[in-house]
Amino acid sequence: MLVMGAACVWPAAAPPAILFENVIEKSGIRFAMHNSATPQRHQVETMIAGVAVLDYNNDGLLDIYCVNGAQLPAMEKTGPQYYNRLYRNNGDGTFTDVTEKAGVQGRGYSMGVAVGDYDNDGCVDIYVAGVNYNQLFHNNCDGTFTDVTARAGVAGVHPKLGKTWAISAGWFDYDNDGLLDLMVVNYVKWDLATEPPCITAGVRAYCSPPVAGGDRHGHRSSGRVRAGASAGGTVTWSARGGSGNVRDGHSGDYFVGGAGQLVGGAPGGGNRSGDGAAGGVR
Ligand SMILES: [Ca+2]
Ligand SMILES: [Ca+2]
Repeated sequence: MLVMGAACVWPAAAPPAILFENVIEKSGIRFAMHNSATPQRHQVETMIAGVAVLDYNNDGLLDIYCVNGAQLPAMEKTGPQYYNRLYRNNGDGTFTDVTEKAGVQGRGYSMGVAVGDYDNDGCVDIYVAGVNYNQLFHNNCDGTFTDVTARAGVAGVHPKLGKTWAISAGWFDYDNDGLLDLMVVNYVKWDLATEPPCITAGVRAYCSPPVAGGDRHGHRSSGRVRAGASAGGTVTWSARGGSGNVRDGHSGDYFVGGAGQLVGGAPGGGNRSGDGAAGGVR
């Protein structure tokens, strides 16, 4: 008996299609991230920067928001080169820089960004996590944004530690009440003025978090959020400090986030409330 094994015959490989093409040059996007690298090797220099893709003007075309650094040691956006940038999608493969018109330049040394329609008005809003400032930009649904950080109470200032270094954030509805809640992830407690030099083999190097004064005990916050139903609705947040449990890692990433208690004005009028729950991310 002649037994023939089944032969595995693979079709001749077709030339791979070009799936991606670098079109940055013709896109009109000329973003350059400025971290203000210095010989002092401040720890923040290595950590930026985030990008969000969102349709801020509801034209069905995704736009791009890039966060940026700041001048050091001022830790401020002292010039346009440090602005966060919003690029509007023109629908023809090109983008237009609408940063100043939209009012989303930001302030301070920015790190991360999270987008979501926190007030359910149909226009996506922007939250920027930064080293010395966090900012919430409310989308006015007319191509402009308003900084509502103060009245929203989401500046990220811890009652005991002060403004900790926020590195990322996320919007999610943790209690399923239809209102987006905000989780901000902090890195370490850090201050450029008190950052010690870290010398490796005689060369100044970037400090690891514990050496840089990392918040080894971490922190966790819970808060209350009141969200209005319409554009410009009032959001209040009162952080309450607490002790977290952060393990001391080797290379030193200490991420502790907080989730809050939501007491909000539901879209359409009524009040909704949710039980608080604190969360941690290590
Ligand atoms: Ca768009
Ligand atoms: Ca909104």
